[in-house]
Amino acid sequence: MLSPAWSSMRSAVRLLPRRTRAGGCIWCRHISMKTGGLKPKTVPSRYLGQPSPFTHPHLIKHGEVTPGVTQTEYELRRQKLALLIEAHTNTLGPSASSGNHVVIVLSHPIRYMTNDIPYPFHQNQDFLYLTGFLEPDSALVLYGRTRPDQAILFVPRRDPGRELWDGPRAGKDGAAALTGVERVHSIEELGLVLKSLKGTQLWYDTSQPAHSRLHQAHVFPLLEAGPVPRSLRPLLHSLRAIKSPAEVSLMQTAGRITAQAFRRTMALSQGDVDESVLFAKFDFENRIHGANFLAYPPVVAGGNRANTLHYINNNQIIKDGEMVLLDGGAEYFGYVSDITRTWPVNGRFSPAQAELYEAVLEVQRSCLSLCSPGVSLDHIYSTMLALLGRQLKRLGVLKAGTSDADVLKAARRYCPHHVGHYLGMDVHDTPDLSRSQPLQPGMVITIEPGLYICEDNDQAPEHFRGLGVRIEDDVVIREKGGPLVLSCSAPKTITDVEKACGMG
Ligand SMILES: [Mn+2]
Repeated sequence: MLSPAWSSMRSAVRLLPRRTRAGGCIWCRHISMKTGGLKPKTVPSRYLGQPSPFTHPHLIKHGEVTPGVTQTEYELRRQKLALLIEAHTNTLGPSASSGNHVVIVLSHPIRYMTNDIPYPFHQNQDFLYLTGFLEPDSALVLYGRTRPDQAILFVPRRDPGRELWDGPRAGKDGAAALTGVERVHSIEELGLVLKSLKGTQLWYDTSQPAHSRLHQAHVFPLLEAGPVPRSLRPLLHSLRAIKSPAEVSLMQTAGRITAQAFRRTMALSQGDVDESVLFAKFDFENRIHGANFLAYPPVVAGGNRANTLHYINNNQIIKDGEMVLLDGGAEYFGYVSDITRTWPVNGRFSPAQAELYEAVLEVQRSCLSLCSPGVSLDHIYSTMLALLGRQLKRLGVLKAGTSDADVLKAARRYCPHHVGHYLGMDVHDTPDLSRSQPLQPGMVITIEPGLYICEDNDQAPEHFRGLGVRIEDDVVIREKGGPLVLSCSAPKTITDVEKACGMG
């Protein structure tokens, strides 16, 4: 999916220094944490509100809260956040560091499509990142004197009447055993417990609360009476930005599933095909190979519609001889892919299509080779603009004598979006993190240059009009060995794309 170039201009945080004042590296695995004392309780054998090792042994192993992510990893995330808060507070001076820290993270509520018909539930990723708990109407509170390293989880009460309709709930015992958080309360007690903690420093995001009812009932009274809360999101997102090996592995699976879906969808294409057919095929192939659902409404744009950047109507006939641009991704147990390919539906690139495609591919390859620690997304973006400008000249879209400044201006016009964005639990992951920030090992980004030439553009050579090409891969930044491309099995060269189209 695309992200506008201008959002990089907004004020955004930078990652905090890697060393805390208390000493020790906050990312380091060897730091002494309370995870050693974690005594896993036995998970009840009954159905909970989410897969458990008992009810879904094909998905989830003992010791895991969600597939692939253990209780220890969730505990480590909470501890890292506590240390980050402590380090951040220390930089603000002694008055800020005295007193009780209280962190509040709310789950999402159930959202409704119409009166009492719910949408499929999607958890608040910040809450999910810290707990692994997948039920609505829940909350996490972290508290402590110098750092908030004690956790309390609030969950919906067992309620046979509601569970008859909505399905089983974990309840307090189920939630404790599954997540490893020892102290669990019913959600009704949230306000009362918060009051009793006497927090002098609140960490809570007041703008757009994740759950407006819980916010109003339990958090708002606290805000009225107490000090101004500090925003949690920048710190939490700086943690979320660096993926652990378990997270990379989940994203690798998401990438592999989606790449496979691209191959199968290419094989189905033919002249005069409905966008909705390719959409359905792509959706089906993702799900049948293990994706929970698509990560976002995909763009399936035939012909000139590829020039509408967020086209999601997907209901027009793609004519023989036209290309389709498909931008889609899957969500796999909380982690997503985001891949774009453009191909001719009849399986053969025309000379003009091939020329434009090769131009974008060359730029995409150069941008991929820049994906290493220390380089920023904004730096790759400015390189992309320069390279696209050069291609536009070579293609004859721009005159040979065009000045450098005008070439850059034109590149921005022919590619109005940024080169990429952070990727993880969200498609546009950790948006609070600046794109001018140097990339670090463990970060995952997209690289997605494109060229879009509208059919009514009378400046461009006629044979390019109505063509739009974007090529997008998902990339893990690594210390050594170059970038790891998660979407590498989606056909990309002209030869591979034409071969995949001929497999139907
Ligand atoms: Mn994208």
